[in-house]
Amino acid sequence: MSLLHSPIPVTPRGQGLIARWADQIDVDADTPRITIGEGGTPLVAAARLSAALGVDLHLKLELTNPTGSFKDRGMCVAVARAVQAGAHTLICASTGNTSASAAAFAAAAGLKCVVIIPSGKIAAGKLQQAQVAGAQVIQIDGNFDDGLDAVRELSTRPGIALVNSVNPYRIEGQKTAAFEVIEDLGGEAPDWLCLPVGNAGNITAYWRGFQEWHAAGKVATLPRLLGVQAAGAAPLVDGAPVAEPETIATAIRIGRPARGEEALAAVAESNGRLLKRTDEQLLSAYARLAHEAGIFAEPASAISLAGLIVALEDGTIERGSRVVCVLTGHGLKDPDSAARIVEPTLTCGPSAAEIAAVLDLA
Ligand code: AN7
Repeated sequence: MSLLHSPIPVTPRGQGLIARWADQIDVDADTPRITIGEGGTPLVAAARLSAALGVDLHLKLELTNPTGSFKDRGMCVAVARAVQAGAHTLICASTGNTSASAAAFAAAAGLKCVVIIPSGKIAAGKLQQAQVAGAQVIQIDGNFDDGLDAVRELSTRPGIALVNSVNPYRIEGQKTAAFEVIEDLGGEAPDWLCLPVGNAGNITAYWRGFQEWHAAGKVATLPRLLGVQAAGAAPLVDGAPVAEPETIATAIRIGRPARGEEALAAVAESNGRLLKRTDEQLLSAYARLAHEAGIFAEPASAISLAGLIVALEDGTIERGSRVVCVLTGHGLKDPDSAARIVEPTLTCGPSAAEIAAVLDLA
């Protein structure tokens, strides 16, 4: 029996993001339903962290997307629209996750993919993901912002589709994460949504999603947005572009966010806040997520928890609030960062007695 006629109902997740949300996003009947299994990510109640912090904390596990980051939501729609428009090649600049996602969707759609990355400044796993999927990877002697300038220019050539979050379809796909948060909270919005801000596409997308469902009467309230930048790459917090952004959270090592104005508007409209955290503070949150919630997110993602912690301390967020932290990317992508927060392993002979001795067991 062909799959098309299977009697087993296809789950909403199995259909893919475009099929599931076709009536909510900018696609039409002719847009190909390309999917690699994106979206439908879990919202997990973090019991121990909630107790420790005095909030009702939920973690949106965007790191469970097929390439290990939230980028798959928007990339799915951007690539489907590129195919529909007759593109033969995808191009993007990336701090790593966009390139991994673009490469995967290019493979699934049968397109070429060119990714421009800052030399030596992306996590090892992300580079490998793009290469394994068959993308042409070009390392530039420059940062993400330089790369984005270049790909904007290159993508004016016919048949080349720019899939950075300046592409409007990226935002359309990514806004579906807000719909899922509302669904998973039983038709309600959280009091606060905390997320990292790099190029500012994701915060723009969440705000659009929440606003659309609020306007449609599907949710009674809107969340306040807490956008968090790395101290060495905080153009929106500092109010000026950063020429040489620097942070261990290489995913958000961005000095001129393309959707910066929209991010500022979203934060203002939501009565939210933007703040910055140091590398030390974000690494501490990164370790806490792993130790106290069992979630191995990448450092850039953990900055959302670092932001929540300081916002609770200074009273921006009240104790008892219902908070969602968006965990945007997977920790497995970046083993070098993990090495910074762990002790060397113990070694010994293979017998129970030797192991007991090393463990200091009686
Ligand atoms: C894990 O991959 O910009 O504010 O080129 O990888 O929407 O840019 C990645 C960004 C947060 C910031 N968390 O999101 C890229 C890229 C992770 C990320 C962000 C990124 P935006």
